[in-house]
Amino acid sequence: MIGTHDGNLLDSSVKDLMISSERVAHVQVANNLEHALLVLTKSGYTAIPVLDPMYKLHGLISTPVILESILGLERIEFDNLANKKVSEIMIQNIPRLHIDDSLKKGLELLIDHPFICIENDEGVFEGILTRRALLKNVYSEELQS
Ligand code: 4BW
Repeated sequence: MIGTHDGNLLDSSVKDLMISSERVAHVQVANNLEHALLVLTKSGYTAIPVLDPMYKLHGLISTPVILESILGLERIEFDNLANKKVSEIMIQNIPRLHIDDSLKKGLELLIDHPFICIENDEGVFEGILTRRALLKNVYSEELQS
């Protein structure tokens, strides 16, 4: 938990509550949808970041978006999973945090999104800020006050 007794939790950096990149399930832009669905299913998460080989952040991929992309008129066309790339259907317009941003900015973005990707000056993916991490700290602080 980060110290908040002086009431400055939201002035802390997003760095303090970040799940670092090596612990975040992700896929590569060039992966096919079959691989992406496998990673999503195995990790248990509904949406995960999409990175390139240099670890730059390109967007998000989610199970609903994948299923929507292989929805035929009368059936789900699972055969198409292997033919389509993550880059074709990923969500590119996503909110982002800079590694030096405050938790206040993170809180504002987490109202509408379950997690926010964090990047550095070069656009390299550093990790994510989740609703759970922030709520856990707010709750813990509340219990101690
Ligand atoms: O596999 C799971 N392990 C744990 N510990 N919790 C899980 C798992 N799957 C779901 N949860 C819980 C978390 O509380 O359900 C919430 C919603 O999951 P989501 O969105 O819809 O898959 C989780 O809330 P959260 O920890 O605040 O995480 C919010 C979102 O952030 C998740 C997921 O899209 C993403 N995420 C979190 N940790 C991640 C991750 N993506 C990739 N790798 C991680 N390590």
